[in-house]
Amino acid sequence: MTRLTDNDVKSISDTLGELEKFLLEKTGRTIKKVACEAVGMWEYAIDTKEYTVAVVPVTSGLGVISNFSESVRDVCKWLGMDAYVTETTDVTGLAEAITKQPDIIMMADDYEFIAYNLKMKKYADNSMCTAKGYIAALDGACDSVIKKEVLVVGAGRVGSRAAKLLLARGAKVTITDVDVEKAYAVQKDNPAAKVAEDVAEAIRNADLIINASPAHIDTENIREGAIISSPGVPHTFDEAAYAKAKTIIHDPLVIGTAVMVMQAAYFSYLGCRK
Ligand code: PYL
Repeated sequence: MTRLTDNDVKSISDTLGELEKFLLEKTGRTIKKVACEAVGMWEYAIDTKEYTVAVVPVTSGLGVISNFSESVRDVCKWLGMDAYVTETTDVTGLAEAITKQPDIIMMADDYEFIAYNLKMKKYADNSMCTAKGYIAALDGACDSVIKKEVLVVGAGRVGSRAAKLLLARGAKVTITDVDVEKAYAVQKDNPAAKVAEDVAEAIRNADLIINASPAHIDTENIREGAIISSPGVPHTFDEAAYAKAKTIIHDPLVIGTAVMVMQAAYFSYLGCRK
């Protein structure tokens, strides 16, 4: 997992409205709708106002990312939930959150980012939810992935999950990675997926791409009119890439977080425990 930087996160809270507008224009879906579609839930199945989320900053490993917890809180608020950042961090912060009895606790170290539903004792994780969210966005942008060829670039935690989810959704999946062995490992787990050994050539041939790789994609390899749903960080597409592709969907944190918290809330709905 590539770690976000302070710079990646600094303007998330202030640009949620822009992202909402962008997603609506390109996918026909709001942030909330992308998140609900991603978890397979009807948008009005739950009343988000009934949910409280505590976000606990974590200082372990490489430490706190400035504005990370505040951004996560603001995404939850954008969805209509009540959300706050705990005053304390780490285990003390977790204890503080548990004492206040929110519905969901969110926290991230350098390896995992989870949304834990206290009553249901289940958590949603960022890699799976990011894959789900970017597939839902792609699905909206291309008017359904069913029976369409989709290239997954990057066979890591998000890409491998995206390949499986896309197949389940009826897409024809090709997976590519600079590390060919990783792509073949994903195919072993998902025999219906094809492997493309030449990453640049695969991208040149693709109309629909989930880019779950931190590697740079050269603009010259992007197909005119391609739709690229791109959770990968760092995000290095230049203006020319945006002009050549029909759509490039990316944000560093919001879509994954929105899907995580809706997934966590959905656990309560499914368990009828709210
Ligand atoms: C969650 C993101 C998505 C991409 N990379 C992941 C990442 O940056 N993880 C690290 C998150 C660390 C957060 C830090 C804090 O501020 O609480 N421990």
